[in-house]
Formats: sequence, structure tokens, C-alpha cells
Amino acid sequence: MSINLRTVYAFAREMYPKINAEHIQYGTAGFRGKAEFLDSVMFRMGVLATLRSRYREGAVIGVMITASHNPEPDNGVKLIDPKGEMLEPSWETIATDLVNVTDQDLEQMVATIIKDNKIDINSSSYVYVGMDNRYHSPRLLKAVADGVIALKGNVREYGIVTTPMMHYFVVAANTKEAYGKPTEEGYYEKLITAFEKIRNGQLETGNYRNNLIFDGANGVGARKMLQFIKRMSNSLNVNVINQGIGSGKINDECGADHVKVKQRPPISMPDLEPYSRCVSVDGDADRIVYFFNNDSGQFRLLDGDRIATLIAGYLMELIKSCNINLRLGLVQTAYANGASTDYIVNKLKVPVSCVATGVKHLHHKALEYDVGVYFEANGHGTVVFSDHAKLIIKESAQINQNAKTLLLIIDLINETVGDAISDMLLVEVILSHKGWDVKDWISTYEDLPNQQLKIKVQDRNVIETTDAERVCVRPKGLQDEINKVVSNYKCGRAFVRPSGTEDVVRVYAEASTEDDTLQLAYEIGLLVQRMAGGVGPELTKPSNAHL
Ligand code: G16
Repeated sequence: MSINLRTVYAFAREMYPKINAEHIQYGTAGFRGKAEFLDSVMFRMGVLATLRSRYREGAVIGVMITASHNPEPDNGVKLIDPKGEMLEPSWETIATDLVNVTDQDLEQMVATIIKDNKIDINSSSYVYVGMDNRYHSPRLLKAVADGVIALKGNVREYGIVTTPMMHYFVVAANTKEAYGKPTEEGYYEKLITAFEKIRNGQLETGNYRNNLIFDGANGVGARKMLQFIKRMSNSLNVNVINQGIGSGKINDECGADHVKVKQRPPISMPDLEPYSRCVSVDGDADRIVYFFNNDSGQFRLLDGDRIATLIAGYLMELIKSCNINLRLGLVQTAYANGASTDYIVNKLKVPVSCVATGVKHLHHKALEYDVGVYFEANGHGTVVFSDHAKLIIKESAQINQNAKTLLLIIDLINETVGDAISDMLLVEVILSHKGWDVKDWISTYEDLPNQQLKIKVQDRNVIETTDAERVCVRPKGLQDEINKVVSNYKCGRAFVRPSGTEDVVRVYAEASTEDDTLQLAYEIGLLVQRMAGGVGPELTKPSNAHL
């Protein structure tokens, strides 16, 4: 095979010229922005994925085209490393350099990457590509594929899939199918088999009922949930709304981010019976939150913290009952509700770590435990089991029924990354085993009221943080002002950080009452506007529909 790097330049100049001079950065989960500016980014990520595959001796690298929870006009790209993890941080820097270089300098930059990383350019490379259901995704997928072709790599296109499915395909291929078959059918089969074996025909126990309303955010999750339903026996009755058919726009007034941040149900919600169990996933189905209305019609949220505590508590019980010695730990971010952390540490007695936002950070921390449970409050998370843990559980399963359940849970959970549908199936298993309805689940602890705001500023990167994003070190003096404001509130806590997926600064606040929380978030938002170059009209005090 002879590869001419000139081809990369020719493709770039003729088909994917760089039309946006603005510097863009590999963020919390890859590159994101307005779809019309992303063609050159996608082409270059196809090139990068091919180089990365060669660097990793021909292992499959995944590319997912999605802007996940962002609005419909946005798109983005997430790169997946051979073990299903997010792209290694040192290559995030290479990716950022590659997308920002001019078309004229592209060929030279590719040559430098090859030389610096001692890549054998004539070796084999394999890139798997998938996309969400945004109307611009097929165009961007072609750009990625052309990037692979320009360097004579092998590309396999999966069409419309969820982000977690892409992570699954990559790992399945790289483990020579030990993790499952790298096909859509293989994915359904693995999860459904594990789910139905654990259920073992026991559909309704105690207060647990077998019905669920599923908000698909008009995204990929809706389509794939319908596929699950087709293949499942009657083990779960799921009513899918916001299926993405007709005028519904992805994530618009629906989906996990809307439900979590606005703390209200999605549009198109049927009239809810009190305590009916509902879930919302985001546009690419890697996040999930539960919610319900109580008998006074009040909206109640069961977010990622609740899912984490439910799963960690249940796994802890199973492990103890098997009499095996495994270190279980839970990883959260600064967004975790203070009440959840208190419950995990003091009631469940599970060690907790706090890391910066982004599943890439949580995943790595979770790998330090035998059984690492990680969840962001926004519903993004999973469980990872070490090889040691898998071995011990397998041995114990020869004599112990609960260890057998643990083995099936390992199959049910998509260990590679947060997977909304896999997480949901696990939650359903746990609720059913416990005989719990949402009322039982929510009564485990009382959340502190909390509020998030998005503030527009000239340049969100003027905000710098430390200590897992809990302390703001720049602009100078902002943290002192935040501390002063927070000290006026009982159980007050607040932090600010630049988003890595949207052009905003995020504000988080919690306090002992709803009113205090809204006021605290408002005051911190005003501080950001004043001290970090706010643009647009002055913030008005937020109000919550559910109050
Ligand atoms: C991505 C990341 C998540 C992160 C979220 C928000 O989610 O994968 O880990 O919590 O962005 O990040 P930020 O606050 O930096 O904008 P998704 O579902 O959009 O891919």
C-alpha cells in the first residue's frame, strides 16, 4: 500500500475546506458546534481516527457523530478508543491542533503526527463510524469516511445508532467478540438475554409495576427502544413518546437534559397517573433520568445521583451476601446533590470520589475500584468491573445464586460508557427485586433543592477552576465573592465552570429551601455576568414551574 499525504490536502481543499477561522477545542466530549461549520472538522477526525488505529496497531477506533444533548442545529464528534474509552487526553491535544491548522498546513501537520508518534503509515487501520438522527449527520458521516479513505484505512459505517452502541461495537470487535458480537443484533441480544434471565419471569413484585413511559427526546434512543420492544418478550411494557417522527425536534422541550435542568416533564407527556414511572434519555441515549408526578401533581425527579445510589446500594448488598471481598466505590462530580453524597457515605458506607465533569474523568477514576459505579447527576454513568472482580464473581457463581445475578448484571450493564437503555434495564431489575415503586425509591433520602443556570459571556474560557471544578481561580476575586454570597445561605453551595459542550458558563447552586436556591443561583449568575464578561440582558431571577 502506498499512501500519498498529498491526497489529504487535495480532499481538504476540494471537498472539506476549513471555512471557520475561530479556534475550536476538543471539549468535555469531543468537538461540538453549529453543523454548517463542522465538515472540515469531521474530515480531519476521519484522518485522525485512521492514524490512531495505526498507532494502536490496527485496533478499531470509533467515531460517533452527534451533538448529544445540544439543540438540533448543532452537531459534534466523539472519538472512541480501543477499550471503549473516550480518546486519550494527549490525543485530544493532537485533535485540537489538527482541526485548527489551515488547509495549506494540513499535510505537514499529518506528517508531523506520523513522525512524532512513530506511526507505520503502511500498516492496517480500522475505523467504525455511526451517527445520530440529526438531518445533517449523514453529510458529516461522509466527511469522516472520506478522511479514512484519504489515508487508505478501512471504514465500517453503522448508520443511525446510539453513542453507547458505538462504544459497544468497538469493544466487541477489539475483544474478538468476547464482549459480544459487533452488530446491532448482537447488542440487543446481549442486553435482552441478560435482562430476561435476571427477571426470570418475575414481572411484578411488591409495589413494583411493569409499566414505564419512555421519553426518547426525538433522538436515536426512541428508535432503538422501539427495536428493543420488538425483540423483548413481555418482560417490560414500555410506552415510547417523543419518537422523533413528524415535527418533533431532537432535545427540544424534551429529553434528559431538559427534564434535569428545567426540573419539569417533557412536552407531549400523556396525563400521568400519580407515581407512574417515567424516564427521559438524551439525543444520543447515553444519559437517563427518571421522574414522576406525586398525588398532588408535583413533579419529582430521580436523577443520576438517585440511579447511582440505587445501583451502588444494591451491588453492595449482593457482594456482601456472596461473602466475597471486593472494593466497591462510587464516583461523582461537583453537580452531585449534597444529600446524595451524605447518604452514600454515611448510610451506604460506600467510598465516594469527586472528579471534574465529563464521563472520561469519571470512568478513569472508577477503574481504581474492583467495582466502580460512576454517575453524573445529569444521568450519564455506568458500572465497571475489574478483571479480578469478574474472576471472583465467576468462581462464587458456581455455588451462590446472588453471584449468578451479579454475573448477569455484568452482561446487562454496558461497561464501556454510560448507556441510557442498559442503565434503565438495570434500574428496572433492581426496583423489581426490591419490590419498589418510585415512592419507595425517592424516600431513601431527601434531595437538597438545586438550580442550574447558563450564562452567556464573551469568552467562557476566562473562567478557570480547580479542585474538581469546585473552586474558581480565575477571574481573580470571583471565588471570594461566591464564598461571601454562599455564606448567607443555610446548606448553601455553589460553583461556576465553563461548559465543554455549549458556549456558556454553567452555574450550580443548592440550599436548604427552593426559594433560597433560586435566589442563590441568581446572585451567583449576576456575579458571573459582572466579573466574567457577561453578554446580553441582565439576568432576571429564575422561577421554577414545579414550585
Ligand atoms: C457530555 C459529557 C458529559 C457532560 C456533559 C455536559 O454529555 O459526556 O460527561 O456532563 O457533556 O458537559 P458540559 O457541562 O461541559 O457542557 P453529552 O450527553 O452531551 O455527550
